[in-house]
Amino acid sequence: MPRLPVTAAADRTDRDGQTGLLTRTRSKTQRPPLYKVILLNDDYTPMEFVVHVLERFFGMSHAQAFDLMLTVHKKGLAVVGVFSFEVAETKVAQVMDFARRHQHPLQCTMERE
Ligand code: TYC
Repeated sequence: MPRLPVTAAADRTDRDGQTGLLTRTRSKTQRPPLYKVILLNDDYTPMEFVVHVLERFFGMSHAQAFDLMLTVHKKGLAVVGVFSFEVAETKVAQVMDFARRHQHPLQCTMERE
């Protein structure tokens, strides 16, 4: 991740002809870490259920949800979205709870980007 350097202390001459050490620093802009939400394939969860999960919790259109479900089905897993820690945690909990309530073994997890 590229970061700006802290401004070096500069020795300058001011209007009085005085030279003084300037110690002002530029604060580094810290971006919060992001987390990938990952959906895992399994042999039992119905395809339509996964499509519904992607529409309901990730705001996808039916076509987007269907394509991503097929990617997970073929490749074993896929990143569903990238979010702040709190949002990612909430999405994972919502998906896991919804799957459990419907007695499907669907797994969803998160990973720091
Ligand atoms: N593999 C499942 C099936 O054939 C479908 C599926 C897709 C399950 C994506 C989970 O995250 C998943 N019914």
